[in-house]
Formats: sequence, C-alpha cells, structure tokens
Amino acid sequence: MTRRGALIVFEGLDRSGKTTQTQKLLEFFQKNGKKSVIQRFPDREEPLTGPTIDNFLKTATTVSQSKEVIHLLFSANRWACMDRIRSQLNEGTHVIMDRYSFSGIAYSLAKGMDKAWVCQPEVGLLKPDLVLFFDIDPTVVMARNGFGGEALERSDFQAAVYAKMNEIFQKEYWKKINAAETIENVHEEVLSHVNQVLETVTAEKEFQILS
Ligand code: 2DT
Repeated sequence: MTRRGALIVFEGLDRSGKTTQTQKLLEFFQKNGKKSVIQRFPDREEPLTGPTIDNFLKTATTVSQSKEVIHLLFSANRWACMDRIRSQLNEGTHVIMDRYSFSGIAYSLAKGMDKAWVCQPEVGLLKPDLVLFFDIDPTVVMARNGFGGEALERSDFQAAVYAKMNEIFQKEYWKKINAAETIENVHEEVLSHVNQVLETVTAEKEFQILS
C-alpha cells in the first residue's frame, strides 16, 4: 500500500521567507527521491477564481474593499484545488503549501470580520499534518526589500495580521519558526519539524478535515 504524502503548510507574514523555504524543502525532498509539490495559495492559476483574486490584489486601494466577497473567493480558490491535492497526497506525494486557510482567517480577522463567519467556509478542507508559523517581528519584514507593493502590505495592517496569526495559533499541530534567523538555520529548523511529522504520517487513506 502507498504511504500517503504529508500536507505541510507554511504560514506567516509577507516577506517572512516562506517562499524561499518552501523551495528549499522541495529540493530536499527531491534530493531524497521523495515526490513532492509546492501548492501556493492564493492559486492565481486556478481558472475560476485565480484571475479575480490576482486582479484584486494588484488593484485594491483599501484593505477592506469587498471584504466578504474577497474572503469567500480566497476560500473558493482552496476548495477548487482540494480534489487534486487529495489525489496527490493519496498517491504518496508530499504537498508543501505556501499559505492556506490560516492566512484566509487571519487576514480577514485583521479587517475586523467575525471569527465564526470567516472560519465557516474552511470547514471540510484537508487538515494539515504540520503548520510552520514563520514568526518574525512585523517591523523587520516591513524593512525587507520589495515590501509594500500591494494594498494588504500596509504596515498597520501587517501588524494586525501578525496579532491574529498568534491568536489562532493551534498548539496541537503548529510549530513556531524563528524567521529572523539565516536562511540555512531556518531550513534546519524546518527540517527538524518535518522529519518528526513524517514519522507519524500513516498509510491511512482518509484525511482529517479542518473543523
Ligand atoms: P502572496 O503574496 O503570498 O501571493 O499572497 N491572502 C492570502 C488573503 O487575504 N486570504 C487568503 O486566504 C490567502 C491565501 C495574503 C497574497 C496576499 O493574499 C492574502 C497576501
């Protein structure tokens, strides 16, 4: 029986190093002969919702513009990818996610939206085996190159998102990563958590769902 792949999620603020580290984890898996893919959310290539989300991110002038519609679009974007991701996991591929439901929830909470309302559309999505929370002081990421291009990157808003990410932190399967460290040190920390989790990923064909 094929052992299922692991679902590993990277969460954190913009410019916290998630994308670099998802790539390094992918390379690590590939070097070790493990099938793996990176799944980025929002998935701007997803035909139904991707182009609209991309357009919103590039053109929105305020963070709260059409906030309910945007929240549901981000969630629909994840739903549209679930069957494909479930199949990948079932055939033994590790799926490395660059953001997931927790960005959806934290960004909308930071806009002042109701917690029960924003969590509801996520119920039923695949539950990760591990969430790596890239913990870094918002003022440090704001000083990083390339920061501030899109409406959601406003500094007061980023500080609010950071606070909400800490608020929704789930002790059970989230691990904090010190994202202020060097790229190599962060990679080592990521690997230590990933290796522990891989031992616990069983051959079960069913996945837990987010609740
Ligand atoms: P990237 O720069 O990582 O492509 O993200 N966002 C993301 C939300 O507001 N809700 C969501 O559900 C997700 C997944 C975070 C683009 C921006 O979109 C925000 C930053």
